[in-house]
Amino acid sequence: MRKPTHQTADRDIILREALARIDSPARRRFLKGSLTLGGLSLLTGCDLGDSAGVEGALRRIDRFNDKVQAWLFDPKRLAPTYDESEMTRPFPFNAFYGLDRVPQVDADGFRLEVTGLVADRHPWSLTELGALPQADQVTRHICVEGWSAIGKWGGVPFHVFLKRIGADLDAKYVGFKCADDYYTSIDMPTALHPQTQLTLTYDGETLPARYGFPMKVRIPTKLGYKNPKHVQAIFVTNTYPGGYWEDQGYNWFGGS
Ligand SMILES: Nc1nc2c(c(=O)[nH]1)N[C@H]1C(S)=C(S)[C@@H](COP(=O)(O)O)O[C@H]1N2
Ligand SMILES: [Mo]
Repeated sequence: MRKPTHQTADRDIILREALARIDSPARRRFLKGSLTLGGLSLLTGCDLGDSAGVEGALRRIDRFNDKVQAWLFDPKRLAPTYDESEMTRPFPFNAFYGLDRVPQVDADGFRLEVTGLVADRHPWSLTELGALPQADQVTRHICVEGWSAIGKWGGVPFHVFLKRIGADLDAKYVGFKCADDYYTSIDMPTALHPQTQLTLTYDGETLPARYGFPMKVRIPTKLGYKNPKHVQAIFVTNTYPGGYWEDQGYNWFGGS
């Protein structure tokens, strides 16, 4: 039996520290289970002697993972839908703060800002959004924190909205800015997916404040953190916009 040398012990510590600093629990488990430092240096072709180097290598693998997920994503495959009787009641609330800090957005003054690679940049009132074609769907929301719940959301199919504003459908990203300083972004194929929705209602009622009034974007093919609530601005871009949790190490593609 071989005793671990000083060097392998150091290397284990380096890898453990790099993982601890950048990863979500789910991603940490995945990388821990599949990687050794030797494997990591083979994959990246780097000599990884310090934690900054290891962190960079892990980030490169994560961006590679985005590309693999985007490539695997089938723009026509639908997320499962459910019967209304299967809805989770009460539907959970989650945000990076507590219920007492949920933003209270004024309905009359609200204008959805639209910028970037779009032909029509006029801001949208809630009345105007309500006049576009609407659809309901009952789907499962999956949060990386270890819970999932079934809800019914209604609103404008997002591809209808993107076409209406003359968005460049060949652009890479659609980004979202929220009233609570949250932000996220998605790839164009997901933005055009038939179930991606500019959501105005929950369970047949005006979207309650805790679930994102006046507007959220519901994306049943993506994990919870890629479903922005209280959306104030939408922009179409070829420049990678990142996201609130994504910039802290959650995987950007975030497929469910
Ligand atoms: N504006 C905003 N959107 C957000 C968040 C947030 O903190 N702020 N949290 C995300 C996360 S991690 C989850 S799980 C869901 C929770 O949505 P719910 O409160 O409707 O369950 O909102 C997502 N969208
Ligand atoms: Mo979440």
